[in-house]
Amino acid sequence: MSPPTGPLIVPRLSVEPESVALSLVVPTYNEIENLCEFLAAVRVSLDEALPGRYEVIVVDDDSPDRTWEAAARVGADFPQLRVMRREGERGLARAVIRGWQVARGAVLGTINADFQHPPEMLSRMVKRMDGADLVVATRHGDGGGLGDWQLKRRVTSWGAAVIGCVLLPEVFDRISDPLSGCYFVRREAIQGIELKPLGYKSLMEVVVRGNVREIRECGYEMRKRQRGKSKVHALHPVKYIRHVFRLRAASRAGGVGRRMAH
Ligand SMILES: Nc1nc2c(ncn2[C@@H]2O[C@H](COP(=O)(O)OP(=O)(O)OP(=O)(O)O)[C@@H](O)[C@H]2O)c(=O)[nH]1
Ligand SMILES: [Mg+2]
Repeated sequence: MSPPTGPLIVPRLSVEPESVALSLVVPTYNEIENLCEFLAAVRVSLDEALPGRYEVIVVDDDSPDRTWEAAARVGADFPQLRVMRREGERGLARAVIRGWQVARGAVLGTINADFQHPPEMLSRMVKRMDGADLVVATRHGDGGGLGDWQLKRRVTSWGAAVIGCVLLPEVFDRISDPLSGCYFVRREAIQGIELKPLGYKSLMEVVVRGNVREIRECGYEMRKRQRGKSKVHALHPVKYIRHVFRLRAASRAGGVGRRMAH
């Protein structure tokens, strides 16, 4: 499947809204060691919650380890799986939105491929979504926790949260884990709105620019990445801070998305 180009705008649904209830985007970069097992676990969880009414979209940024090829092989026996290989663009948050742009579901979601978010939780999130605009998998509420995450990552995450609380209280006051990489959002809350994320975090973008009213949370205990290497690198904090400032400006200007949508 070829990736969309141009502005990051999720279109309105042109098919029957209830034919696909959930489109789950799995962004990947060099995840070949986790991917097959991960997709099998996602399938079990979503077959239980939404039999025949979901799709999974792997968005791979042309991984040197050929994750996209492994995903396509899994797809031969998993009709709900679609694979997008992006060759011209990189970046986690943008990959998620590119996947949503081709999605057919009424609800759009994302989860990491390294098992840090337990795939079993997806069926719980589906139940919790019922009628809400956003369901966030959280490490900081509803019985969630950080597991045995390294001290260094805890400190970085705490620093990012402090920056967010100060500069973007309209997001950080509404959600216990706004840096979460696993959440579901109702398509109607973001359709037709141009999203402009920078770097890793897409949830803050959705909350500031989208029309998100009712938010629910779903607690989980974070796990260690199962196999493979982290893609987090030294420049991520810089991109994060630039992103927070960009969203703060958009929010102070009245919310870009809200103005476009009405
Ligand atoms: N498409 C795409 N996916 C990415 C990119 N960077 C990371 N990912 C995927 O996004 C998910 C999260 O990336 P991780 O490297 O695990 O980031 P993290 O969970 O914040 O970091 P760790 O705690 O160290 O694992 C994984 O599924 C990655 O394969 C990217 O540039 N493009
Ligand atoms: Mg990870």
